[in-house]
Amino acid sequence: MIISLTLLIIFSSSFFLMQSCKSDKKETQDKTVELEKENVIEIITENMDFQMPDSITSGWNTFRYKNQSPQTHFFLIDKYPEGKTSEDAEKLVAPVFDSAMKLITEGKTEEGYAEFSKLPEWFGEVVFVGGSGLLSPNQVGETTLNLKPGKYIVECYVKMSNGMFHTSMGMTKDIVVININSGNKALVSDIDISVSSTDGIIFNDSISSGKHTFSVYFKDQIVHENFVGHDINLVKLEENANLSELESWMNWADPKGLIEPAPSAITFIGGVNDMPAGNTGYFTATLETGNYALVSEVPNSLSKNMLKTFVVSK
Ligand SMILES: [Cu+2]
Repeated sequence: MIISLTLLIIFSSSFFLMQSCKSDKKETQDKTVELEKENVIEIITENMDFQMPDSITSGWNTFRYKNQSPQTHFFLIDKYPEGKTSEDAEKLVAPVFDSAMKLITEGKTEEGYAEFSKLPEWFGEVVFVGGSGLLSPNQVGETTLNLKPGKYIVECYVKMSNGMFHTSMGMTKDIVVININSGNKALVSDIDISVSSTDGIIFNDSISSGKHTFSVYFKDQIVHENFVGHDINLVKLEENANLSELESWMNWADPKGLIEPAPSAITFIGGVNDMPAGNTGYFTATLETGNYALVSEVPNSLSKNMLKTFVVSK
């Protein structure tokens, strides 16, 4: 199975296409004005949706993702091969994931994974180019990414309690990154994180409370056992947080992973989603004193040094 780091999932594009047609010119203009005023691209999820502009400038952009829904979500931006649309994704990719997850959930793990060999060959060319970390309900996360012009698909593949991917519930959206640069510069970070398959998550963990800008450097990128690459998610841990529960939840291919309800006593507050090796993304977060963790959305994160706890001091 040469499904490179891509495995994701664009099930329903018909929903998305309907959404595109609905947006009229006035709405687009209003959104552009809003963007110029704040210099931030707002994404809102209320009910299995991505409310955001259809087209954005290239270069550095800060995405402010507001999760106003009762579920946990992220956004991930996928670059599909030239000429491939969300329609191809719906017809050729979605059925494979549906049947694979069904088999895995029934305990037929091997048969489930075997389903993935039915993915179209070009699916291995899909590239994840970044996005937010996981966000719990009512959280707002800011992630800053550098995007090249082109057509992309935004998605979230967390699962509902019945095992269905959010992607098949409407959380896919085509966007165009236009050939005009935003003119924004990269952020200046005060906490630098490096993540790789060899060293795991590396950072200086003496962190004080307050607002911080984290840089996330992808020293390398690989395809993990669940077909996705490593990323960075920041979580706040309450006193009774269970780390091994968190670890196993961070694997979508586990029937109990990446599914509602999310682990209790844990709040996801953002991060940077999968990116190819050599790239850097940024996220900001305001931290209170207490216990936190950085974790990748991969299986066996503890043994990979991809689940790191730290204490925020005054
Ligand atoms: Cu979601």
